[in-house]
Amino acid sequence: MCPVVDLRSDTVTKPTDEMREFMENAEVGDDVFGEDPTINELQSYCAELFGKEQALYVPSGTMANQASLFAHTNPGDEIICEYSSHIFNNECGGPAVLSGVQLHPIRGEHGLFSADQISEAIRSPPNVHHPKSKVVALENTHNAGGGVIYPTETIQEISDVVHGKNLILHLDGARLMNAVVETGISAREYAGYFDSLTLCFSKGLGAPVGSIVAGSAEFIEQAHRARKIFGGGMRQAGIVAAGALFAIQNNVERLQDDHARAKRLALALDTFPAVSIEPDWVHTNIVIFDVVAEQMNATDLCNVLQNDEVLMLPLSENRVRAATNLMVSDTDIDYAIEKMENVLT
Ligand code: TLP
Repeated sequence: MCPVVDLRSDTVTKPTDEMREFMENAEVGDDVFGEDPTINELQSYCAELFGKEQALYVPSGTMANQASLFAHTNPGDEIICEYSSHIFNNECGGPAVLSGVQLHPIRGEHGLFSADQISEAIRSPPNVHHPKSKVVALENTHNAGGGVIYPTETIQEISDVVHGKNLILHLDGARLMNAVVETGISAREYAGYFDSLTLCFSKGLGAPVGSIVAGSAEFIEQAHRARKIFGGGMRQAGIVAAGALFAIQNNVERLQDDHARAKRLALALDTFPAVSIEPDWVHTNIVIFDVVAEQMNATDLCNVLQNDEVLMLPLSENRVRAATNLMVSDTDIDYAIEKMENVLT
């Protein structure tokens, strides 16, 4: 029997033996006192990587975004984000609960905005009735858009609009290194357009726990306070941060393999009559497609595949997501394609 081919998310990876060994040997200290050498090293490494003054290790991508929004806003402010973004759909209404702010979602193409859309959405001139537009949040790569990459020309145009109106530009960069590897554009260049950004180590990079927030020293001071308020102050967490440090130092280039596998899966799916997919929009490690068979929906397909130990995620009635990751080999993709072919042709 083939071992499980788990394509539900790139969060499902388990630390490799090398990563575990690195974690086991990590030096640790009390991070609430700022005394964990491994966390301090990870934070300095990431601040340098992104060309920002400081960086802060937090337990999750959700906390990274929420601490950033808390740091940037006052209650009653408004955050412009994309309709299918993680911040709007997958963080349990956190901005309202934690920061007392309102989200203003607008729909992009495959998750990507144009500068004109942002310009229209920003509330200007000031009006006593309106919430105050404060932050614009982008997601790169865009998860629900299918792992798509923002063109830097568009980011530049958006940055000009946002900063021209004295707003703040935040990046949910959970999978930013996927964009870096695919385009060859440096993490520092991407980060340069933004006032703050996040990166997850527990997605394609393969670490078990944690994310980073980066920005100015003043911003990180506020984000640090938010992390404590949200209960994310950790003690000898260097033991898990070591997995993140190992991941960012060793697992970036290999993301290219995940992208090639995702593309191969997408091109195979495109040949199945019961599938609707746009392979040109598969830029990185996420494959999103629709099941268009009359007798089968997304959940049915995922249930049938599960019997063959191929796991994918139903996103809606017809939509399915498959995310390639560190635990999925070329042979696993061949196996998944073979099993899907049996069901879908
Ligand atoms: N994404 C998860 C689910 O929450 C949907 C996944 O399986 O893809 N930003 C983006 C763009 C994300 O995709 C995620 C997680 C997060 C933030 C949050 O990260 P965690 O799960 O560490 O809180």
